[in-house]
Amino acid sequence: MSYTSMDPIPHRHWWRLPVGPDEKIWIAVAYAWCLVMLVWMVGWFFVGNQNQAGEAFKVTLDGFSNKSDQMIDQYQLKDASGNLMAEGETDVPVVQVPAGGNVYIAAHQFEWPIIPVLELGKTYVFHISSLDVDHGFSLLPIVLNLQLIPGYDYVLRFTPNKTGVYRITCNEYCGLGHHLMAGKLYVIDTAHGVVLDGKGGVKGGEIGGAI
Ligand SMILES: [Cu+2]
Repeated sequence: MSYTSMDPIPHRHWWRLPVGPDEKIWIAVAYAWCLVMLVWMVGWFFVGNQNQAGEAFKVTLDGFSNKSDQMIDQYQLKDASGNLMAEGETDVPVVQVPAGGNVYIAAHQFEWPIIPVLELGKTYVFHISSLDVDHGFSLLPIVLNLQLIPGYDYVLRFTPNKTGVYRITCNEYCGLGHHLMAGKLYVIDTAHGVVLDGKGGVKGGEIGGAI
């Protein structure tokens, strides 16, 4: 006989009754499955293709912030009339580091501090960290997710294989302005005429990464 939560309690000390055979089988299956999953946690490290190839290093907030500022000073792009390129209400700098260079992303409440410009097929070394609370770095439409913890520099080699506009969002709730943490990243291909259009997009040639 089975009971529902609507029935009166069948036995005052029901929780003391011996465990029935069905329940024993269920506990045994659940326990066995826990063990299988536990072993697979290690297994996925070797078999799975989802592991980040990056490393993390301890850094100071000031040190990381300085590196980011230096990069912006050195590599912020200029438009045709010689003005520094920036986008949005808060003038987020558009920054193009030379291929093979270090791209610093110092996330903070509630903004991604730069809009990186990358050349198709070139490798860049990303350094991603937070200057205040935990944030999440999510690069779309490719599904790349990192948890950012202040004081750690996540180093990631990144070689874009499609031109276009990629979105960067914060996927770790970081406070009241969390929803404002929407940034972007441009991938251009100068040799084939895929360049910034100056209106928040990329133009020319085949554009594959846009969403
Ligand atoms: Cu957030």
